[in-house]
Amino acid sequence: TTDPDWWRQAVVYQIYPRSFADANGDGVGDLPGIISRVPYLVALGIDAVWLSPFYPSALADGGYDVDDYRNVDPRLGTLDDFDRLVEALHVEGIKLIVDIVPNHTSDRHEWFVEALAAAKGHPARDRYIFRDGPDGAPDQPPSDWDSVFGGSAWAQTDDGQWYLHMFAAEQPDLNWQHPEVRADFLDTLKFWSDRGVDGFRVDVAHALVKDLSEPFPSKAVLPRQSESYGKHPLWDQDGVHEIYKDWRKLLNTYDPPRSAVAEAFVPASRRARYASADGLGQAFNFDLLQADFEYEKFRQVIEANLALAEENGSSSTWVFSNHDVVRHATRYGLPKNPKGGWQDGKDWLLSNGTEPTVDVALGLRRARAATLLMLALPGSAYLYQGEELGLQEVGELPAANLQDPAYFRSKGAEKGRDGCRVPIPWTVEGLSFGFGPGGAHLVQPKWFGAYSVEAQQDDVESTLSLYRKALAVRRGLRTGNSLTWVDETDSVLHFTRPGGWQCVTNFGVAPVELPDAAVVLSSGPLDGDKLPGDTTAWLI
Ligand code: TEU
Repeated sequence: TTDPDWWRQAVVYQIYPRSFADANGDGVGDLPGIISRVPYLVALGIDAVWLSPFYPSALADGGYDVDDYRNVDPRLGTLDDFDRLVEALHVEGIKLIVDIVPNHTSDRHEWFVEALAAAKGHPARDRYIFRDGPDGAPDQPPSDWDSVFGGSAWAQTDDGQWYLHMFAAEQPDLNWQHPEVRADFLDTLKFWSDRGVDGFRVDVAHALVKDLSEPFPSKAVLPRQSESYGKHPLWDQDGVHEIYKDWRKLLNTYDPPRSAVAEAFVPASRRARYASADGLGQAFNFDLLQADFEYEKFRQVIEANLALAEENGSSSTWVFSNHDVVRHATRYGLPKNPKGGWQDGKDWLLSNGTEPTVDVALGLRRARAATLLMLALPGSAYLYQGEELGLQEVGELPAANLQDPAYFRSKGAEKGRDGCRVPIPWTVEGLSFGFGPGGAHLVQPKWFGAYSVEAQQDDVESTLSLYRKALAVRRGLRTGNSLTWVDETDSVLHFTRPGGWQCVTNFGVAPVELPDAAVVLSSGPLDGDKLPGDTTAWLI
């Protein structure tokens, strides 16, 4: 029997399936590849895998454009392979969370194909958001709204009508007022839950419900997505929680109840709604991901999020990297952004030839310190494949190889997110560095081999060894939500956890005295018995 609260303190490892391990040699990672690497996941010591979309897809947005929610992309395997993956993970006590993409389907989903084939005004179009252009200007979009990837959020069909897409044009937004849409997603949740899936990561959870009353307000008067407090027609509408209440009822019919985590870019004060017990239960907090590597910022973010989680009976989440942002080992090696904050590093990866030089050693040193700090915090930690190798963002992908719609829609002004999605190096040498018997769908740079699993697994100083040790120690210690601050200066973050577990991070430059206890792990070498700058130590 499983603890129904397993997700509260879990270490969840995100797999971007096309770039993890390729069993059949077609250059694209697949489910059999993941199965072959289960021993690696066991040795790493994670509690759960979060699998990014593996559904049939034309890959207009890396699989977040789903053709069929209850199937496996044939390039990635079959439903039988999926069942074997669940089994292989469960035998080892590892849970499986799958990604669910309810805001939009792909343009090849049978509903959208049907909608396009139907005449204007036909009910088949009601599952999406079709509108005419303005009176007198039907070839203008119904509003001036932009899609997240740039350009208009409306695309015109052959018969002149427009449909809304908040992301790529190949990702038409669903109409969540439609009862069939609501019913169908409940069927999808049931489908995967019945197959043994333990939880769901809900893509753009704050987007589903829209206020489409006309006239549409101009973007000039709209608040930013992340600060809309229910006042933006497209984001964080209160009505969205009715959907998640229905989902929760269904998920709670399983034993143990299936977990869910919302990806919602909302202010901290609105996050609790997504994380409530009668809603999804947990919501990502991207505050650390967006913070500079600075004492004050970290302290404030940690305090605020622990307070929030306590208030609504959820547990906090922590994350530094995922498939949408520049890897944190690279972000932390960038010169400080004069506009304030590394944010997701995007400003620094414009493809206009002005990229700053990355201080790789500094970035890695800080990434290791930040990770060790994160893993000592109460709540669940979400890791992204490759960060346990200290992998850097790949900045030198050839333009012809780029896949991300953010790149195309920005007309090449932004490199997009492919640099963190390059297939993982397993071996020091060889075709695709052991990713598979074929090539790799995104070109791996020459320096990748030095970051490979093979290069690191027997090196006690390696980042992989640090992650393995940290997860093993954490496993024995994590309990409850309590954390006590013992900071004494404004550059050293120091807290204790139950069981005498202490975590100290030196954000300053000068080495500092460590408390009088045994060091069990440190993110880098100590300076005698002092803790150097940009380093974290655990003591008991
Ligand atoms: O991301 C939602 C989202 O808004 C972020 O993608 C962010 O704004 C974007 O990365 C900036 O470039 C989710 C998925 O994580 C992402 O991969 C998908 O592209 C997106 O939804 C659409 O499904």
